[in-house]
Amino acid sequence: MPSVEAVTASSSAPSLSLAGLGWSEFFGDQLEPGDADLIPTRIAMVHRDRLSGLSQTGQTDLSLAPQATTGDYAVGDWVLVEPHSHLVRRRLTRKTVLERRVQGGRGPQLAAANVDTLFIVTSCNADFNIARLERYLALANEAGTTPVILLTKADTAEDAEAYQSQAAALQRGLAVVTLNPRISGAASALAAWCGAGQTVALIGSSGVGKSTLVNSLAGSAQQTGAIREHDAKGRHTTTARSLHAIAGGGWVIDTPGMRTLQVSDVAYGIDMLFAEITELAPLCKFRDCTHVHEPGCAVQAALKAGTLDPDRLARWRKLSDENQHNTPVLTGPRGAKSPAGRGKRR
Ligand SMILES: Nc1nc2c(ncn2[C@@H]2O[C@H](COP(=O)(O)OP(=O)(O)O)[C@@H](O)[C@H]2O)c(=O)[nH]1
Ligand SMILES: [Mg+2]
Ligand SMILES: [Zn+2]
Repeated sequence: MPSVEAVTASSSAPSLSLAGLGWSEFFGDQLEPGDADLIPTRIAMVHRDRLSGLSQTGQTDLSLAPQATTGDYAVGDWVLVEPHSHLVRRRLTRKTVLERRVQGGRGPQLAAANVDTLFIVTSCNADFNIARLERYLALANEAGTTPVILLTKADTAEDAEAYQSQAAALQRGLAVVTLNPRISGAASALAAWCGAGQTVALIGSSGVGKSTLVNSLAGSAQQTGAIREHDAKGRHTTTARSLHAIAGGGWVIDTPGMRTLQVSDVAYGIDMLFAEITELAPLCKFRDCTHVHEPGCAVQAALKAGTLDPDRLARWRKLSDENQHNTPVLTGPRGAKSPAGRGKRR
């Protein structure tokens, strides 16, 4: 067993209002008359066998009913807690949820909940990969979070503007920020997404600057609920998912292990990402047009007219096929099959 040492929540933490913790009408609307004595608490740290939360009174170790497991909860979740026992009575429905499907796994793994903005971090070098960025975007769209692309290491690239414009073209209205996480003040470039009560998370390959950025967002004194473990070689590694206060008022969720992802059950996210293709489909002659060979295909017409990028179409096809292949299909009444993603419960 690794020895575990908590990086203690600073006792001088800023006063925590519900709104400051990220509470909003969306959660307030879920309260029922009998909930009055329960304490709304935000899950701050999920460990294999422990759960801790933040409420207006500070940080609390939570206890779970015997049949519940910590795996049912994600960092960022809102739960209602009994005042004395600290027993989690109920989880509120999530506004957004980031999850990943593990190859051959037992179902999706929760990474973070109620994230408003997902910072997709990549660097201006060989890590920059359009098809992979599109995967992240589909995931963010599907989760209900606003994606923002952060480009790091522009200082080591010759044509940083080229990366910026390629990234901006990936989705309509997509914000792209070039920044150096090592320079003090990097966080101010992200202030628009990090205000009081806002929650952000980061995703991206190893080595692109995520930890550096989390540190500069959180500052050193404000770590909340972070847990460090010594691995076999005595190194410190952050293994638990945790919520950190951002100096300016918001929250950043660390999601170790969200580096690689398999696309599944993200049809909505793909539609949003490839809006220029999604919009053409209803104009095709056949409702189930595959946009490959059918007569009266609006997608093929746009391709011929030069208004649709053939590379985008190829990547859309690849991602859609992969999504379809990986998405579990439910067998409905009379053997009718429908994708499992419909009406997802959060
Ligand atoms: N030159 C330069 N180095 C950077 C930049 N961003 C991150 N780094 C460095 O890249 C290395 C990896 O950063 P880290 O935050 O550990 O990446 P992570 O694996 O995504 O958490 C560190 O040595 C950082 O100091 C940048 O914009 N410019
Ligand atoms: Mg890191
Ligand atoms: Zn078509």
